[in-house]
Amino acid sequence: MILCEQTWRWYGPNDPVSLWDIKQAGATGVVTALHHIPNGEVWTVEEIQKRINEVEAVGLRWSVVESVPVHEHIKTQTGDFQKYIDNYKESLRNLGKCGVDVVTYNFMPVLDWTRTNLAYELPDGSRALRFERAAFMAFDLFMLRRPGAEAEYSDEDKAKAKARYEQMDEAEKQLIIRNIIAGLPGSEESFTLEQFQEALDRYKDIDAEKLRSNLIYFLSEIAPVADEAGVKLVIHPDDPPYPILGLPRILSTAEDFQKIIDAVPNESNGLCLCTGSFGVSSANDLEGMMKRFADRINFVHLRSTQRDAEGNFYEANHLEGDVDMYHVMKAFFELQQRRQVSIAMRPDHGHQMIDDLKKKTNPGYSCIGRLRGLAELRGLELGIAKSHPEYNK
Ligand code: DNO
Repeated sequence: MILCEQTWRWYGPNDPVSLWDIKQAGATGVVTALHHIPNGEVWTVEEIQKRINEVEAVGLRWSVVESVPVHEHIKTQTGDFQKYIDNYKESLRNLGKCGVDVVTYNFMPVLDWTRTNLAYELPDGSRALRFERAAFMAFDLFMLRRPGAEAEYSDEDKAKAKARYEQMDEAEKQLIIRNIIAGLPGSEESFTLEQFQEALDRYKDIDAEKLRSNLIYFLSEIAPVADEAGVKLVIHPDDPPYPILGLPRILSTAEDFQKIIDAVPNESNGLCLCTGSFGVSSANDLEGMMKRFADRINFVHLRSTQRDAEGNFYEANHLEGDVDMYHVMKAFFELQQRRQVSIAMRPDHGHQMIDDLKKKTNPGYSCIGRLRGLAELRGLELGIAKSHPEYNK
């Protein structure tokens, strides 16, 4: 019987959660990146090895890279994009040489994940990350004042955005702007409002089909290198899984991923199944995706969200909310038995709770909430494993 590899995201030496904390949480693998290397530059064997040594010094292993960031020039195919692709290949070869063999990346334009509220208080006093649609539209229409935005919203939505905007004081406006554009942990980019609009403008002539063809080009270049280096590439879905700010989105559904593997069937071309990101759309069948892409899933983020009728969502406890975690976990367990491999999973995000409420933490990545998530998930997995008729041997 094979169980998943329990991993934990670590932001490196500046992370307030230490490697010893991770060990005590019961994870055996670390998910990290060389955040100090500027986006687009090569990760050298020396730098990679240094990080491996740090992680191994406490008896953990560097299981997954999250992420080797994809330079905006690669996404837009402008400027020095070919050089950045060559650098990416070099980084993959170096990671392969060092035995770090799963690499996460995303192809979201400009922004990585997006939330409006990073401290949404739940009834039990803990805090969650939230996406509030009216606040987001108010940001787009009245704070950013994005050209063309007006035409993209219905009159009803515009009225909601206006009412929400008028309710905000200056401090709330500044906070929302910061939450959206100042860069959530791991996003590797942060902007002023002006720089942000400039970054959006670079996508003026790039629709979803063009962005998809840029991703396919990128993959057709790097996947053969990854195959040879023994590295698995895993793309992270769009979060949230629909277009925002007039930007194209190309990894929000199962069909989106299907197009990518049809175009680039290389073995290394895989998926990071993030249940929290895909799960925001009720049209995404997460258990079905786990089964359908069983051979392509080489990393899993487990998290749940709770939607409402207004299009808002917040991050729920790992076993609650809209994600049917039992069936997702069961399908995940079964695919590992069938493939006879243990796949890395991390509890994605967690609530800020208990002592962490008094600490400065990385939004979504405080210790105790993720500890709770990991504990619940490993219990769920063991329960499924032990009661599974076929594999409980
Ligand atoms: C958010 C994360 C994302 C993810 C990237 C992968 O918490 O899941 O920032 O790391 O999209 O490239």
